[in-house]
Amino acid sequence: MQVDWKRFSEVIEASNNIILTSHIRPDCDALGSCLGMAGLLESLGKKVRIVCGQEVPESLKFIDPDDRIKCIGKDIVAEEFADADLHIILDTSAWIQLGDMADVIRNSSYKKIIFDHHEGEDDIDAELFKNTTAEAVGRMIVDAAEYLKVEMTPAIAQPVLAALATDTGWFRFGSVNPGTFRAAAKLLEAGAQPAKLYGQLYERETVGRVRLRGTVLARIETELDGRLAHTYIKPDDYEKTGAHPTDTEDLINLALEIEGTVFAVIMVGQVSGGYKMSFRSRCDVAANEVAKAFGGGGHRAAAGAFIESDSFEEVQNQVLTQVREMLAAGIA
Ligand SMILES: [Mn+2]
Repeated sequence: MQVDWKRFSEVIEASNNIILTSHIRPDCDALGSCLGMAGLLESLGKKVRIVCGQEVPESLKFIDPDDRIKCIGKDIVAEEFADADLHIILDTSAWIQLGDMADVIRNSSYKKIIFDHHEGEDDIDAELFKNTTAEAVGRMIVDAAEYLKVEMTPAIAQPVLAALATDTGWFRFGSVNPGTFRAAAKLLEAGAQPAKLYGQLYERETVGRVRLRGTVLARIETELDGRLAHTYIKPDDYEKTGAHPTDTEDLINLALEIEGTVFAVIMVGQVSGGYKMSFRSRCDVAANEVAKAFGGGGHRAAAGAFIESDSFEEVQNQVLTQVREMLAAGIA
């Protein structure tokens, strides 16, 4: 599905007071596209407000230095924008992703459009402007700037670069094409700064978290010709490294960077007692099948479980025995 840009321009031209909304659990494409679209529409003289169903997470606040993205029920109530004449929903086509904005949208009478790159949509009473081959809504914003003949400013280009870069895994996903780089070039010509963005996104670790990562990496053991990798965190590691117990997220993925490793396990001692296990699979043995053996669950590729014991040796023995057995049976 492609965007009918002529029709899009007509809809924009006919509107003056526009509300933008994106999905809850917002990412850079959601937030960056809202900010970019707001900038384009304001260049055309429109009044624009961004209202979402959830607050901008702390780690992404840098993307919105002027605090433009408002949270419904907290920063703004629906009555305050009842005078709007157009509502644009970006980067989602699903009710469930709209959070508390879903009811606002259901109960409003002004025109609605969806501006998105996801396939499929719920029964939202909205005109569709979708490009299901677009790498990111951020890419569609760059296209929109061209069709609306709006010159992008640095304040537009920077959040849109965040959208485009993150939704393409920094220009490496299968969706990337020559047009992705042309769009990126336009953003840089307009003043976007990739090095600044990268630093804001990925170079803000605490020393504790980096040290904890080192501890986890140093403890990796491999077995079964390297197909299985496992590591652990003990409850006193947080104090030793200065890390926070929530800093363990994603550490297991480091084990999957080893060539030939198709199954990874991390056993994470909890300050409140017991061990949380995370499993990652890149083979026929599903991570959730392994997790199920310990009363846990999840997905094929990623799953977790909990063991109440505080004896690391006991937990390790129990978990690895099970994983070895399932891998031996499941890998030819
Ligand atoms: Mn997206």
